[in-house]
Amino acid sequence: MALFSKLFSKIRGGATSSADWDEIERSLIESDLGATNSAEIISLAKKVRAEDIESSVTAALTNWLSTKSRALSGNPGRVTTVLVVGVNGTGKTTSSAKLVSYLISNDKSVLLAAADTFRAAAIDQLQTWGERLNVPVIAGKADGDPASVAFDAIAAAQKTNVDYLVVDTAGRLHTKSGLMDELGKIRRVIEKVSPVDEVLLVVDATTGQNGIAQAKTFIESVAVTGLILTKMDGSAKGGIALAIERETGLPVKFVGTGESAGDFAPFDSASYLSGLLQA
Ligand SMILES: Nc1nc2c(ncn2[C@@H]2O[C@H](COP(=O)(O)OP(=O)(O)OP(=O)(O)O)[C@@H](O)[C@H]2O)c(=O)[nH]1
Ligand SMILES: [Mg+2]
Repeated sequence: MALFSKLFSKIRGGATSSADWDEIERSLIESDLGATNSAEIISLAKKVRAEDIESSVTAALTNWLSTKSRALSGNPGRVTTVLVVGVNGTGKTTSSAKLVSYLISNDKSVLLAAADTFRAAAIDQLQTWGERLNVPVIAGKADGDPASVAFDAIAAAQKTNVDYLVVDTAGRLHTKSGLMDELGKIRRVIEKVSPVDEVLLVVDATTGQNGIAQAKTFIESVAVTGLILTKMDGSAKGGIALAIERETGLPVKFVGTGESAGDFAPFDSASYLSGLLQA
């Protein structure tokens, strides 16, 4: 990635023309850092002494990262419930399955819930993952009430005493108030029995600034605890994780890098930043 190497080398090289500044700014914007954030870095870079550029930029970027915990909640002794939410096609079902696979590899027991009842295919998709991962899937009928699936799922999770319940939900736009209310209902039904510990918003990294704008509006109507950034293996740009953390204040908890269960990992902000900053 080395997003900032051009900036550092130009500045260390001495004179920086206005064409140079424009080119550097353009490369930051093209990396999905966002126009305002990019302009801010340029004005910072113009102010500081050449020998201080790396430390100043590093400090600024570090400040942009979310200060909230990146660790997934875990509650020994009771079920930890994770709702997976987001707009259509961002990778919720795949990420739910990947999260299950990650938890299993960390010796946790898990139950999956198919609370996307809009399409029969969505239920099949999660059931296929459940078979592949050898994890039970609680599902209702197509067109059924997703809150009743959630109710059955938390009951089954408590009965079987699993560590985690991962609930896949249908894709929805924040503008569809009926669908947003439905998310609230899923949450309330579970919370009558046991806390909802995490609401993870799945964002397709290849949608860039649009995805960030969507995430911002989504979290205005749903209390989200963290982000999953998917499709980082595709045409996603390096600046997106930093920009989305700054814009939303939420931590990226996991990153998806492919279509397989293993293409998923906790977000390592330190190595991400050092990747952006390396010369
Ligand atoms: N390359 C790549 N593809 C991904 C990743 N995550 C998901 N996908 C693909 O994106 C497509 C959509 O993924 P789904 O998990 O079905 O998305 P969804 O959000 O559940 O979709 P809806 O339920 O229809 O809203 C599938 O083809 C996935 O294989 C990723 O990290 N990298
Ligand atoms: Mg889905």
